[in-house]
Amino acid sequence: ALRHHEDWQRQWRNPTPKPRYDVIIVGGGGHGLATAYYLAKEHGITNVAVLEKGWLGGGNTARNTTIVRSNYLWDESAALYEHAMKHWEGLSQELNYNVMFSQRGVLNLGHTLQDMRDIQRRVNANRLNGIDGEVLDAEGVQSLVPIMDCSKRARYPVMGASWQPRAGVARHDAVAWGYARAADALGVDLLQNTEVTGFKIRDGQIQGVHTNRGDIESKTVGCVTAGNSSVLAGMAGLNLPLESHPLQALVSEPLKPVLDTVVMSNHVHGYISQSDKGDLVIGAGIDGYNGYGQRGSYPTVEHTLQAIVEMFPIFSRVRMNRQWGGIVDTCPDACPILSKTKVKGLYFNCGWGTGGFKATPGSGHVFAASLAKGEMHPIAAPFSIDRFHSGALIDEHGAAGVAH
Ligand code: FAD
Ligand code: PYC
Repeated sequence: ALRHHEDWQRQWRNPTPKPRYDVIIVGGGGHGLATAYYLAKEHGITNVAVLEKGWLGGGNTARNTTIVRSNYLWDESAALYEHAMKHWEGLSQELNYNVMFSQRGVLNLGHTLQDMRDIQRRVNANRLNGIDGEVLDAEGVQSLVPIMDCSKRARYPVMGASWQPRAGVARHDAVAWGYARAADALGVDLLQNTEVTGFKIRDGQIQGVHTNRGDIESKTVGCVTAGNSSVLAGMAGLNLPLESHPLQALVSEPLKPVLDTVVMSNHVHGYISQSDKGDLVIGAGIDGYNGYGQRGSYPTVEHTLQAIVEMFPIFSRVRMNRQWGGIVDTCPDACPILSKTKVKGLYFNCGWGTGGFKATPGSGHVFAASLAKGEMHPIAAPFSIDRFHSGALIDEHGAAGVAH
């Protein structure tokens, strides 16, 4: 009966590593694959390898709750995430791959007067930057999400929300696979089970990488390794201001359609959407300890489900099917690092922490331009590692929407 599932055409080749490439990307998550794709597509640089220690998209890319929005407070981050949003809006066509981008809107709830003041400020800033957004009161929220408890009886009553109608969700592994297939078709070598174990550096210039499959040379190396970025940086003698934490998610048994938008609450702390398969996709704040185990601990799950049931008493008897964790690389100002380093030709794209999925196409696009030209793209430039020396931090803890 399964015969028709045999002999499917491979979506990408399984090449043998070449001795040298024009550009090496370390990390085959969405950001690394998007970078490789735009290097080939927009800059004609096709002698590129993506080195992935496991399988493509097996890191945070395939572990996240897929929320896509661009409603960040400060001009620098608004520009970065809105650049990504514009790419999302044409991505399935661009890649000829259905990434199931669904613009069903995202609500960020407010439960206190201060929450509402912050929401007002952020929505005003968004609109000044040409980003869609509205401030809703509790009645407005209730009419969008009839199953939510917006009554005054709740322990932390919903007072209102920011609402970004163009925001939504996408199919995470399709994003990785779509970029992978398109990059491969342009000649990029995707090398799975290829772990970078060290860097070859001579006279302050990157020369290549050591891997479990031998040495590979390149004068341009971009590290896009999310939760493992400080490990990679350490191999090059660099110290990045990152902490690696588990971040958990869980999904329920499938239900009939009941929730047609995305709800995030930073105050009671939980976020939820319903996938096209019907399962509730639920996420948490980070687990407080540092670690590299892709699991997380029970108290965080318990706290998250308390928050979900507080907002949605209707879900109190729903059974959870699966739980997992990813390792997020959090920065002190809750913003990413897109930067050159003191090693010439060695770049890092990391620090996306709890919120980088939404940035995938924009991050890849501006990082590719930076690697191709040897100068950081203007949208990426404010996210240089130098900001931790100059003090030009971009504090997005409020808009991050996930406790860390
Ligand atoms: P990854 O997909 O992690 O890719 C990095 C890759 O590098 C991995 O595949 C890894 O195996 C590889 N690697 C590491 N070390 C090496 C080495 N030495 N050699 C070779 N390869 C190596 N963001 C949102 O915008 N919205 C959300 O709703 C959201 N929810 C989240 C929920 C959870 C539970 C988690 C964990 C994260 C969430 N995020 C969310 C954050 C988002 O997932 C990440 O910021 C984003 O996916 C990072 O993508 P990436 O390609 O940089 O990293
Ligand atoms: O950044 O929007 C976000 C997010 C939602 C869940 C995890 N991160």
